[in-house]
Amino acid sequence: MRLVYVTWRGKPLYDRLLIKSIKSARRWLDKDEVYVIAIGGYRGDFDATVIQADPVPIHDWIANRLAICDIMDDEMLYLDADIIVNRDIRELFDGDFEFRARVAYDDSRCGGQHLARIAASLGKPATLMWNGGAVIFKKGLHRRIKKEWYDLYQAFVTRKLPTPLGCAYHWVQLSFALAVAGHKVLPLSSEEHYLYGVDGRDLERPYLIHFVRHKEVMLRMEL
Ligand SMILES: [Mn+2]
Repeated sequence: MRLVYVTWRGKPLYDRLLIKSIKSARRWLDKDEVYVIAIGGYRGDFDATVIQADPVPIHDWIANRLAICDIMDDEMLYLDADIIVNRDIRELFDGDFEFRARVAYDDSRCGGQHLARIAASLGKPATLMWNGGAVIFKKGLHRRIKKEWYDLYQAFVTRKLPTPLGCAYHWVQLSFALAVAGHKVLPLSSEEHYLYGVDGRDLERPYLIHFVRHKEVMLRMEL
């Protein structure tokens, strides 16, 4: 398996989070098991294997996340930089599935009924909205959905697919949810993908702790 991050321009806060997240993961993983996809020639100094990728032809920087589709390993975990690895993440790969992610808890406006309507209009099965901060792929699903994810993303950007007002930020996640619809999913529980400030303050048991709006807490954490 491979743990994969994406970075693009060396924003100081983002890099501090990324360095800390990598440090937390390296307690279980070797350097060659942790990849940082650096976009557009960016060279950060990370305790990981840095690989280069071109920017995704995009509208918003989050779309650089689509670069994970080119990872050649069949089993991989993508993580945002604002996540602490708290246990051996290899255990999250147990079981028969093609992808795992946590159900998004705040999906009512940009996901929910909106996503259901679009899925139906495309003749696709209904899908939940996923939290895109931690996503696990098995059986090479990330490579198999690449074209569809890109195409759906571009359809949102070019307004061929409708976006609710104020939800442009969610194009990557809307298109991702549609691209994985119908594949074999095993949702991550709150003990597997723990949202700090939403699920509480218990930092002992979770596999992954996603700090989202509490990044300063993550930076203060001792590892
Ligand atoms: Mn995040």
